[in-house]
Amino acid sequence: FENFGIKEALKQLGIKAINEGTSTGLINFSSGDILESYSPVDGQLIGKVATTTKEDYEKVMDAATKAFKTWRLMPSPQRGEIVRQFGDKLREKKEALGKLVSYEMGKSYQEGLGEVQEMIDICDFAVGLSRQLHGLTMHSERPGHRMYEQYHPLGVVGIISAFNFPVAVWAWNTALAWVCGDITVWKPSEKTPLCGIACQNIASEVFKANNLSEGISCLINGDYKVGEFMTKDTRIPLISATGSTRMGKIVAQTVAARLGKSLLELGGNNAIIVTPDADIKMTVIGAVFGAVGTAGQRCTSTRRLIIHESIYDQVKTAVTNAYKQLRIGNPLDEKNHVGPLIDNDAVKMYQNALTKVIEEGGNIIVEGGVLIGEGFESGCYVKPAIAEAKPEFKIVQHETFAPVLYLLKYTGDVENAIDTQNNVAQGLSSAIMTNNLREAEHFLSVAGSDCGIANVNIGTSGAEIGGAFGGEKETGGGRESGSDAWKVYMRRQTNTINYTAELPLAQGIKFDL
Ligand code: UN1
Repeated sequence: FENFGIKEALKQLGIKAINEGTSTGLINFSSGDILESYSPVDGQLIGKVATTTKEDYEKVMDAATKAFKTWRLMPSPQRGEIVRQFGDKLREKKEALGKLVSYEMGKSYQEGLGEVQEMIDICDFAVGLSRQLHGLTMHSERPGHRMYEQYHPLGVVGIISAFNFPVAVWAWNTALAWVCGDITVWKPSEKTPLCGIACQNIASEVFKANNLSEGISCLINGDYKVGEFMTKDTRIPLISATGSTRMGKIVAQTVAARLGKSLLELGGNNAIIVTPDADIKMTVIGAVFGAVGTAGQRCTSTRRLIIHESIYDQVKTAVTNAYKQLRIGNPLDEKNHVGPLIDNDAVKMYQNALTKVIEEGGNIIVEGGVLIGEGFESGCYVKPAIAEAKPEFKIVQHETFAPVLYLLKYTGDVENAIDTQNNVAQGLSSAIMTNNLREAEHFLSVAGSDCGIANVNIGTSGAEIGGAFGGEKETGGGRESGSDAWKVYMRRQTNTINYTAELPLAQGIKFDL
C-alpha cells in the first residue's frame, strides 16, 4: 500500500484511507449493505462503499429528474464548457486516477493512464460536439412550408459499466450525454466501486464550482439488482450497458419490455487474420499486446489468431518467443507487462478454459498456470497461455475473459480465413495483417469481416475514441464514443412550419369544407 503512492493517489481523489470508508461524493444517498473493494494486485482491502437501496435510488432519481429540468435549458456550448473543465480536472488527476484504476482493477499503470487519456480525449471530442449537434433541413413538398429536424436532450441516461474499463466507458457515455443535455446515473461494476467514487468526486468538484445542480451526475452502487432499478424504470429512456452477453440479454429484454432504448456493448471473440503477406514483426506486437494487455480482459482482446498454413510455424515460433519475454507481476511496477486477473472467479474461468481446450483436443504450446509465492499473494496472477485449436471447438467459440490465445490454421484463400473469423456468435473487433491490397480490401468489403471494428495492420484492441465503438451480433449492436454515436443520447424531432394563409395537405389530398 505504501509502495507506488497509492495512499497519496486516494487522497488526491477524495477517497479516505483504508478501512475508514470512502468519501461519499456529492450526491450519494447510498445507505445499504457495505461493498468492500479488494485489490487484485496485493489482495488488500482498499475501501468500503455503501450500496444503494430502493429508497436511496428514489432519492437519486428525484435529484436526477429535477436536475434535468434546468440542465436541458442550458445552451449546449455552455454545457460543453462544463465538460471542458471536467477534462481539465482529469488532466490534473491523470496520474492519481490511473494509479487507482491499476490498483483496483489490476491493469498495468501504463494502461491505467491510457484509460484516463481516453476520458480526456472524449471530453475534448464532446466539447467540439457541443456546437455540432446538427439536424438536417428538408424541402417541403408544399409551397410556403419549411421543414427541419432538431435534436433535443433525451432525459436521464442510465449507465451500467464493467470492471475492465472502470472509468473510460463511463466517460464515453457521460461526456456525450452531458453535452446532449442529459443527466447520467451510473452504476459502476461492484468489483471497482472506488473508481466510481473517484470519478464522481471529480465531476462533483466541477459542478459545485459552477453552481450547478449536483444531480447532473449521479452514482449508484451495488450488483445487478441495483442495475435492475434502472432497467425497469420508465423515467430512464436510455440504458447504456457494457458487460457480458449474458447480462446484455437480460438488460435488453427488461428495457425492451417497457419500450426503452438500450445501447449494448457486450462480448467479443476477436481474431487477427495473418496472411502469407503479413509483416511478422508487426503481427507479433499486435497479437501479443492484444492477447495479454489488461491480462486478456478487454472486450477487444485478441482471442484467436487465424494463420495461413504457409507461415503458420513461423508465426507460432515468433509469438511463442515473444511470450517468453513477458513479465508478470505488480501492474504498478512499470517493468511488468501483465498484471493480475480481477478476482478468483476469473482465475477459475481461465483454468476452466485451459482444461476444456485440452479435452477438446487442443495442444497447449505455452503453458498456463496460477502464480504463487511472493508478490502473487492475491492468487489472481496467471500465466498467459497459447493453445493450438480448431475453430469449431466450443471453448474457442466462447469468450473467456483471460489471457488465453488460440492459434487456428487456414488453407487456401483469405475467404477461408474470413469465414472462420465470422463464424462465431460475437462481432466486436477484427483485424487482418497483410501487405496485399486485394486481401485487405476484401477483408473490409461487404463480403469481409462482419464486426463493428475491422482493422488492417493493427491489432484488435486499443480503438481510438474518435470512431464509433461497438459490434454486431451478440456484441449487442450499440455504438458509443465517437462519430455520430451522440445521436442515441438525444431525441429527434421533425418540425414542419407553414408560413402561408392556406392549409394545403400533404400527398395532394383534397379536403374542402
Ligand atoms: C472494453 O474493453 O470494454 O479498444 C473497451 C479498446 C479500448 C476500449 C475497450 N479503447 O481496447
